[in-house]
Amino acid sequence: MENFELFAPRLINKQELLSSGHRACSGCAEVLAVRLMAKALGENTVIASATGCMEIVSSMFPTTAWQVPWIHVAFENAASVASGIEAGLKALRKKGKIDDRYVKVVGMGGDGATMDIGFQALSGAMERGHDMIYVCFDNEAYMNTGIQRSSATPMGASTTTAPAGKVSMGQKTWKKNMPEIMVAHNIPYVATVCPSYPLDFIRKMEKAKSIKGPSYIHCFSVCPTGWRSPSQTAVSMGRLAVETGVFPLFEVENGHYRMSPDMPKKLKPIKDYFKPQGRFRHLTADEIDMIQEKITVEFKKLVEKAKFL
Ligand SMILES: Cc1ncc(C[n+]2csc(CCOP(=O)(O)OP(=O)(O)O)c2C)c(N)n1
Ligand code: SF4
Repeated sequence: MENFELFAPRLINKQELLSSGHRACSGCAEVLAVRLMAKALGENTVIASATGCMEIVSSMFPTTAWQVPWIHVAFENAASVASGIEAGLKALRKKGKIDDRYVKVVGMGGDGATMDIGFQALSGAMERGHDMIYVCFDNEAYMNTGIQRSSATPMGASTTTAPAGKVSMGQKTWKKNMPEIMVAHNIPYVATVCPSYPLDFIRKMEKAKSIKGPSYIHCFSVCPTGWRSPSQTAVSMGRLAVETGVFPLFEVENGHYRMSPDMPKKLKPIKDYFKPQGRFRHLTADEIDMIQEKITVEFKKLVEKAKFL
């Protein structure tokens, strides 16, 4: 911690490009992640943001928390708009109509906007090879509209459209493995990040910025409101997700997997992560064991991939 306090201020851009005064819930780790992303990318950035929590909380008319050009687009087309901006900037630069200044174009959205409704637009943008970053802020449900399940909702979580009760354990499907789907697009860079690890977060974001081509960043975004967890635990909850292997931190550069140095050698049991969250409180010991087994298997598969560096 002493070292962190000594070095972090030198490593992190002091400029705030997402200002305070936005309307996120207290303890929202998603807005903390967006703030870190803006710091890492710096001023020469244009953002296309899908509708969702981060749009609602940051741009209540007539105010805005954004200090960089930011466009609110529909639920399903952040990646299409970002790819169009990138192509447009390239054409204007070529015609000498704008400065010859490199600008990074970013598409962003929640898990619903990215993994469900905007999936096709994102797949197309990545496949076409646009010079852009897409960041998915994954809070594991459609939070802005009232905690409906998405394909990112983890097995066993209770949501308003997959509620736990006498006949159901809540979500009955496994979380879609979005980073792997992006790796399958053969793009230069895919990474997972969590704002509970700010230096790892910023390093990966800066790497994505430096790549001239498509990058995909999947960000674990603790949502105390939707997960029914204490707001002051948002950062420690993110760390528990990483330490239990529920959300491993890794990057894939030109097909080569690398685990983050922050990953522990021995994982903690997932019950430590489930316990403080109301959305998992109904799960039986057998159900937790079943989920634990899957997490362990998936983590081993990932570690095996990282061995072939
Ligand atoms: C075509 C369309 N369908 C539904 C909506 C309503 N809607 C707006 S935001 C949202 C949920 C956003 O969820 P997610 O992308 O996971 O982001 P979060 O709010 O959780 O950050 C929905 C369903 C919409 N705006 N457009
Ligand atoms: S609902 Fe969740 S993601 Fe949305 S602003 Fe509140 S804490 Fe953040």
